[in-house]
Amino acid sequence: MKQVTVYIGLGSNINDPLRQVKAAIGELNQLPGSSLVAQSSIYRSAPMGPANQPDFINAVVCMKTPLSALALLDELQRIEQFHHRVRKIEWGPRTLDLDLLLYGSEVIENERLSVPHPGLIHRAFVLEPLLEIAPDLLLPDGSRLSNYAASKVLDVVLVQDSIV
Ligand code: ROI
Repeated sequence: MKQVTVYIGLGSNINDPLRQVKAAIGELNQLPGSSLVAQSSIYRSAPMGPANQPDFINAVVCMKTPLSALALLDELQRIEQFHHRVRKIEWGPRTLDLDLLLYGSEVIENERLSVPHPGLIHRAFVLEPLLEIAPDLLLPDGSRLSNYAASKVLDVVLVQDSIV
């Protein structure tokens, strides 16, 4: 079966965020026909958006999967639901956020998905863990991911090394 290399961003800032993120990585590894290829360290970052919420725990994983982008999105949303994600406040606290960052070298634009993820090159809490596991990555437009790291912000702090 054809396997696509995908990158997924994880974030959590309530209800034991470190546990949420570690558990989600294990659940991602169980997706049908899919396997974890690489996992970033786990980072702590100040909230982007309203500041009156806890710091976030963030990580990025690389996987190989036979799932289509939409089937993968369904699975990510199922895992988010399983973690009792509630979408109450825009840019507010969350138990688990799973973002499909890159799906092979595809550009996907529809009502459910924007890939590459629009925040990818702007958010240090995505860019830094992604660069850690894919320092030579090229984006679908041919640009080099590491070129976006120049404006590196310093609010991302390594909290723990890889767990798998
Ligand atoms: N801020 C940080 N630092 N990390 C996140 O994962 C994150 N996710 C979000 C918002 C609320 C925008 N802010 C974030 O969805």
